[in-house]
Amino acid sequence: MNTPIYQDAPTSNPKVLAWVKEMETLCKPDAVHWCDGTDEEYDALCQLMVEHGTFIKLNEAKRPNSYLSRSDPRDVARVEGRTFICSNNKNDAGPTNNWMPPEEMKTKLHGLFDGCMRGRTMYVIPFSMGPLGSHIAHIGIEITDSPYVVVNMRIMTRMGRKVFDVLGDEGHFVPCMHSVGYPLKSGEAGPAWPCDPENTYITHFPETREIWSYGSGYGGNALLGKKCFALRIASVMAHDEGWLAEHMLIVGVESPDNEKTYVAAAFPSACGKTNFAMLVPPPGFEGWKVLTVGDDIAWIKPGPDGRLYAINPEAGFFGVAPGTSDKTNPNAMISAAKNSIFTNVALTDDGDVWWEGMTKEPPAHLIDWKGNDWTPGSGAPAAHPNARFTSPAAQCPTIDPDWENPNGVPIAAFIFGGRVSHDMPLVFQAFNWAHGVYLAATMGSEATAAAEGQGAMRRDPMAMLPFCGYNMADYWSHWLNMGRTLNNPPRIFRVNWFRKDENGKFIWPGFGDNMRVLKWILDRVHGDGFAVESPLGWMPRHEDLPWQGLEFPQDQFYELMSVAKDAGQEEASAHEVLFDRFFDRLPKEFIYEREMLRSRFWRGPSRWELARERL
Ligand code: TSX
Ligand code: MN
Repeated sequence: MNTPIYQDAPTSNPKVLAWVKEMETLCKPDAVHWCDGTDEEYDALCQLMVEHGTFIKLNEAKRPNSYLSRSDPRDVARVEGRTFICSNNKNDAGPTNNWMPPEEMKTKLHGLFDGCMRGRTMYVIPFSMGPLGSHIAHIGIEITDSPYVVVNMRIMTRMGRKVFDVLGDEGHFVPCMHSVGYPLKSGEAGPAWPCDPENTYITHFPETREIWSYGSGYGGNALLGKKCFALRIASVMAHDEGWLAEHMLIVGVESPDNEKTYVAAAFPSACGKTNFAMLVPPPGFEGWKVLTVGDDIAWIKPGPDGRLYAINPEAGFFGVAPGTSDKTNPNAMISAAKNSIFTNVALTDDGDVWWEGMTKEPPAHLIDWKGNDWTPGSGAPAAHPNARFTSPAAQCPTIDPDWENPNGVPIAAFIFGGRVSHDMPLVFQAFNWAHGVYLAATMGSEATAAAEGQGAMRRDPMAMLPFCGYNMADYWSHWLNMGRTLNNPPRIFRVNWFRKDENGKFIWPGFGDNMRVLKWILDRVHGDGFAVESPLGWMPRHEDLPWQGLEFPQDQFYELMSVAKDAGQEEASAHEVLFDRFFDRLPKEFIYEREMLRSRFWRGPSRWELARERL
């Protein structure tokens, strides 16, 4: 009888044991810790980090069981320039991803990981993306030398012993290798936030379904279940297996007569995705409920009835803190009221957290995200703009009763939105599935950064540009093909909350008032909402949206919905520029859709304008 490789391993899965041993031999940690996912383990790791200076325990009366962490100022966000898709063939990564041959990247990684955990503990984190045992869920195992990663993964995923029970001896898992890249000399304690920004690599091997991440301890670079697995690797699995892994929130809308409709929505960054996922219906919508299934990622599979069913693969929110308040998102504030981890926010004098936008008036004194004294006159923000809260989804007051249903929730509509100040209507509906896929592929936001030039559109197809693990053109073909396999594919909509008037003021009140747009979308899905055909798609008239509780005049609404003909033509030309990069892999449908769009912006009056004149 062989002695087991690990006496204390909570699994006998031979692939897991062999892989962990191989990684231990490579990384040379002082100890190996198999995570069990218990409260005791969580508390002990938090205590360890408090002692090391990585965590500050917050005031128990104000923010129970919660901690503040401050990262190295060089390690504050995802690093797209250092994110690689290492497919065998460069064309399979496509023109929008960084690529390196897998062998070359593996050689580089083996050099970096060799001895990288000296003086540290190597943690083995078994986790499930999606409810344990769900046929839509998948298992990953992250190896990391960061206790910060362990406790965040405990909130963001279903983590611990029970995952090994589901995995068994034969089950498949995605190996996720992570190190902060800061080995310790003997006796050295090391910095509170170890990292290696000069050598950071976030790498994906789509053919072998592996992830290797080195040098960063932050968010999407280090919590490998999220962007790396649930989007980049899962998008490849989804393509091969006939499902969708999307950068989408999921909400259920319940009408006063208890009719429940689920929609999934994709927005690029800085469009308030988490706010939309937790939308509070405005006065006048008594009896309506918006319930949250997820705020960031959706895994969507066709069911036996030919409809699409979605799960949220995550178990927590990793939300942007600045801008979140009792006004903009009370449900997120309650979600983060306890049992939460805050990263790069400011610390108040009474041991609580604060960030820009949380209250109208800033506190008179704070410790900022860099650990320095801060006053309202300091000039720099107190919280980093990408500061985060990590909070259990179960704490959200609007969490949907079916959010952990292993079979998912049926999706009736897809919503795609960007941040555009002109010539992009509040809402319109695609003519059909292929047109909807085209609308999703061409969405984008106006660049706010001065370097990008004012008004330039940054295209972000399906909000997946940084997250698609393969050639984006093949991804579009996959979307087109998915529609062909469904009985009654979800209806597709485009929205834009960010239109501005000639004085640069937002025309649409947004936030809870987006419920009015959502209501029209539901009416269309159920076959009883009215719409007029326009060059862009099916559009509501003023009288087709519910206006109770809001004074929003007709002329202002049409200002919000108008598209100038030259702007429409320019938009079609910009699509051509976007598509040219994909050469022969571009789906032919997109060329036809673009030419049809062009032809609809003809010089004469459109059906939409004629309808308006008749008002
Ligand atoms: O999240 C937002 N949503 C979606 C809400 C469900 N934001 C915040 C975006 C930054 C992350 C919005 N900002 C939205 C919106 O619909 N709309 C706007 C623009 C806007 C900002 C402020 C006001 C109105 C519109 N009004 C006042 O400040 C009073
Ligand atoms: Mn996201």
